[in-house]
Amino acid sequence: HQEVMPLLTPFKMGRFELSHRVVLAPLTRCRSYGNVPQPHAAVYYSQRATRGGLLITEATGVSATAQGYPETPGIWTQEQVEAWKPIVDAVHRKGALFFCQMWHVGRVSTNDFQPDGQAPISSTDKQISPDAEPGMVYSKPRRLQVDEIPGIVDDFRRAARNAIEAGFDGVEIHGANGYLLEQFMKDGANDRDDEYGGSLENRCRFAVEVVDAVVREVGAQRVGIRLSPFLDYMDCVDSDPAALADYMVRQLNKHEGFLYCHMVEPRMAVVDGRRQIPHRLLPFRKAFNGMFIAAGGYDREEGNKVVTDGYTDLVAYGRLFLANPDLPKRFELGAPLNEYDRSTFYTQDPVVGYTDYPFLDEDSSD
Ligand code: 5J8
Repeated sequence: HQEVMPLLTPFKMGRFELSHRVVLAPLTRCRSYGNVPQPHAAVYYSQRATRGGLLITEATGVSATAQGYPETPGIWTQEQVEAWKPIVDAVHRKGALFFCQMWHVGRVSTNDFQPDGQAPISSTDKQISPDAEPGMVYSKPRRLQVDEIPGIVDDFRRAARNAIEAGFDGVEIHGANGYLLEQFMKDGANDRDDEYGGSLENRCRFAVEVVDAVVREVGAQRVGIRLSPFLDYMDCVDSDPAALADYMVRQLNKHEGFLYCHMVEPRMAVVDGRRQIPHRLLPFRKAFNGMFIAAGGYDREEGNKVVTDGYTDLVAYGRLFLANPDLPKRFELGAPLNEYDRSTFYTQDPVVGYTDYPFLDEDSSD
C-alpha cells in the first residue's frame, strides 16, 4: 500500500474540484503574434493539462497600452477573445481548470510597444534604472493623472468579462513582479502625493479598485490575485513588504468567497551552497480567508512539505512545468525531470522550447 503524496491529494477550491495541487504558474512566453494567442498555445497548454489540474495563463494584456514584451497575448479585442476560445476548449477537454492572468505592465515597457509611440504609463514619471535588467532600457513613463485611473480599472473589468466569454473558469489579477499595480503599491516606485500615493491605503487604492470592479463583474468565486511583496524586480521595492501583504489580504477578505491569493516567495537565499526557500508567506496565508497558492523555487520535495505543513493549499510551478509537460505524473513517479533551457523562454518559435519538451514515455512509446 503506497501513500498518496500531499501534492497529489484532492482539494476543493470554492466550487472547483481539484484532483491535485500542482498548478501551472503564469509564464510569459512571447509567442502570441500581434498580441493574438495562436493555435500552438492550444498544444502547449493542453500538454500541461490534467483532469482536475489548475492552469494559469501567461500574463495577458488588458488594453493597447498594457504590453512591454514582444508578442504577448491580449484579451481586450474580440479577435483575441475568439482566438482564446479553442485554447480554453483544448484545456477543458483534458479536464483541467483554466484561469486567465490579466496584466498591465505600466512602465516596464518602451514607446515602441505603445500606441502611436507614446510614453508608457505608470504611477510615476521615474524611469526604471538601467541596472534593473542588463542590456535593456525601459522608456521614461508618463505619470497617470487621477482622472485617468477609472478608465484603467474599467479595462481590467472588461478583460475579466472577456475572459469569461472566452470560456475561462476565472481570472487572476496580476498584482506582482513590478508591473502597473505594483508600481502603485510599493513606496519605492510610487512618489505621488494625491489619493493614490503616500499611505499604504492610498498606494493600494488602485489595486483594490481593480479587485472590486473585477469581483463585481464576474463574481468573487472566480477571482484570484497574484502578489509579490518581497520581490524588488524592476525597481519595485517596498520599505515594509509584510505590512503591504497584510493590508492587501485584508482588503481581499472584504469580498466573501474571494477565491485565491497567489504569492511569490522572496528570492531564494543561498545557505551552505544550497538555495533555500525563505518561506515568509505564512502570516498572510493565515490572515487570508480564501485559499492560498505559493510560488517561487519549489520542487517536489519542498512542495510536498509545505502542503503537509499547512503552509499553503496549492503550489505553482513555473520553470519546472515549462520544461516538464507531465510534471504531476513525474512527481507521482518520482521520475527525473527535463532541464529547462532559459535561452528559449522568451523566444518566438512556435515549437522550440515551447511544445517540444519530451513527455516521460516519449522514448519508449514510439
Ligand atoms: C533565482 C530564483 C529564486 C530564479 N531565487 N534565484 N509576466 C510576468 O510576470 C513576468 C515576470 C515576465 C517576465 C519576467 N517576470 C519576472 O521577472 C519573473 O517572475 C521573475 O521574478 C523576474 C525575472 O524573470 P527572468 O525570467 O528574467 O529570470 P528569473 O527566472 O528570475 O531568473 C534569473 C536568475 O535568477 C537565474 O539565474 C535564475 O537561476 P536559474 O533558473 O538559472 O537556476 C535565478 N533564480 N529563481 C534565487 N527563486
